[in-house]
Amino acid sequence: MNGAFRLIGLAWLLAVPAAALSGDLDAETITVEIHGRAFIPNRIVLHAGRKTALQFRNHDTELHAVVAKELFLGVNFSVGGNGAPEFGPDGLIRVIIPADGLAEIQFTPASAKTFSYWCDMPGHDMRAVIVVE
Ligand SMILES: [Cu+2]
Repeated sequence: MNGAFRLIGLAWLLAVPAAALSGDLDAETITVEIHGRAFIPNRIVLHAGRKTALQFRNHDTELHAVVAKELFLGVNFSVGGNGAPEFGPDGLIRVIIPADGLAEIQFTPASAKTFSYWCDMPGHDMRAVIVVE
């Protein structure tokens, strides 16, 4: 299963302009695949104080969103690829990822903690966890 996802992911990487992604060799790059209305894997581990490129690749033919407000509270971040960030008074509300899209969120996790995140599109029951060590 992983191999198939990786192949699809590679095809996508070739389609996205390189400038849209950080390409930062110092950054720890972690990729979550979105497939069949699920975050795969449903638990990832990041590291506090480490520059991170967190990628979400949407392999579905519908929009998905990543709602992870708490993870980005008080943290500088930027969104690359074709993810669309939505902001509210308290900061980032969610990042929308188009069908066949790739969003890359570049940031440095501040503190060790476990965060849950989800997709808030109507009818999507998608939840997963980000552990910051
Ligand atoms: Cu969704």
